[in-house]
Amino acid sequence: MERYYQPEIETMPVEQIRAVQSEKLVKQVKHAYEHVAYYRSKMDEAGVSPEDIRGTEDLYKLPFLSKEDLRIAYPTGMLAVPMSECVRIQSTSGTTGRRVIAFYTQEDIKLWEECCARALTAAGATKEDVVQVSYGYGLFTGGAGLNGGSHLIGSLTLPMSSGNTDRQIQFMMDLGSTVLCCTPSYAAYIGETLKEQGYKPEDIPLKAGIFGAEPWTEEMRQSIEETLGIKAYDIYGLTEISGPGVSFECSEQGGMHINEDHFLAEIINPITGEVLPEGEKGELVFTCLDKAAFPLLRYRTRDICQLFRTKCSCGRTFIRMKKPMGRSDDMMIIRGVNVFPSQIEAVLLKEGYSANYQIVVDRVNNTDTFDVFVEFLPEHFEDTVRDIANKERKLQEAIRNMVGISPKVHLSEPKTITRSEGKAVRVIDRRKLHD
Ligand code: DLL
Repeated sequence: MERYYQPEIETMPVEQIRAVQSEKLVKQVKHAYEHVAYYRSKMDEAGVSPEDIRGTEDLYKLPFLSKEDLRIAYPTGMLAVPMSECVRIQSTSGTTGRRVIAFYTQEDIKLWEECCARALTAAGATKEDVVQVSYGYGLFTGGAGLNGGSHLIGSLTLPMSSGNTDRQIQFMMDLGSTVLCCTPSYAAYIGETLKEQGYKPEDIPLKAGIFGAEPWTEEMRQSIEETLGIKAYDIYGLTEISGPGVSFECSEQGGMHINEDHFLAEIINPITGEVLPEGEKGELVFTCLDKAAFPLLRYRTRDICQLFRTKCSCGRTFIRMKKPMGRSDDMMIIRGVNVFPSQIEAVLLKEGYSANYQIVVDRVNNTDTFDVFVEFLPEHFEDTVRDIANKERKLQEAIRNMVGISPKVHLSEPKTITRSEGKAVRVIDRRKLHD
């Protein structure tokens, strides 16, 4: 039996969702125009006034916002309420330039936590569950968001934060954690460690995992599900729009339902900005419909994705998004060919390797080099040098079939590639250092 946190909203007829969105959008545009000088000048520049927006059909008239706008308006230029109305900030994990700081009022936090409670409920969590939150706490939204959602449901919440894997396992076993929330790469690492400590899937109390914050493939899902003996659900979000819970997977595990009563999604052509019809692949853009403190409108996520509204067996009516392939800026252009790390991950797992890998791209004598480092499996220890070379060649061939260009594959001993406790760093692009 499918369970919902807010059934009347999550299963609302589509026409009703549209009406709710239109009503909220009109108010939100007015709110942003009146209270955010930076946004007002953007709208004035685009020649659009709040009166021009009468419903979602007018959304296309609004200018886009990008990370660049947030950098210009840093730190408080996008704030739409007095600072005294805010109760929290969170920040992105970005490593380049200024971090984005998002502000929340008490009500903004409540709405965000409800979104996380919807995600946890969709993954089967109830008051009887023990939810281990192993996303980072602090400025990162993962820990705070899932922690809040778990409290709303009334589950016993373990605010573990990320890292200290032996302690994670000890608490999991001693308290009988049934739901694990962390990045998929950390889930894989916890699974690997449990296996090394002699635990079999049936010894592990977990029944579900809520994994997101980074791209991961279906192959990775299958591998985590087998190692931990759980169902692994995807969850998506970004700091600018609130944090985890912008969208979440249900029992069908076939795409993430977007919480459309709060977030209006569009897909655009990332080059021309043209809005694309449902089902086409492009850049995901979000409009926050009811956030008070940080009301971003038509915010370009840079995530490449597809939307679809086919009927879902779970009964939810919210539109779904496919797994994002990664950010447009995660896409590597190697010798003129577009390559996403997720494509490499899919090949490695299909060929029976683990998801511990790193891609190194460089430029030597004006030619791009493309190296993939992967660990061989413990059962390959007996292999001869020739066996290893054959395996490398086979992987190289499989990657070429997937992406169209050939990498140099390096198989190395297990444990030589750094494990991730948060967002995994899959790509080292040294070309950027030369620019
Ligand atoms: O990663 C929020 C989050 C925390 C989501 C915990 C899910 C779970 P940021 O640090 O601002 O926020 O990074 C947002 O991460 O634009 C995507 O590129 C990527 N991302 C997030 N979730 C997924 C996912 C959090 N499920 C950026 N699949 C986003 C693929 C994801 N990419």
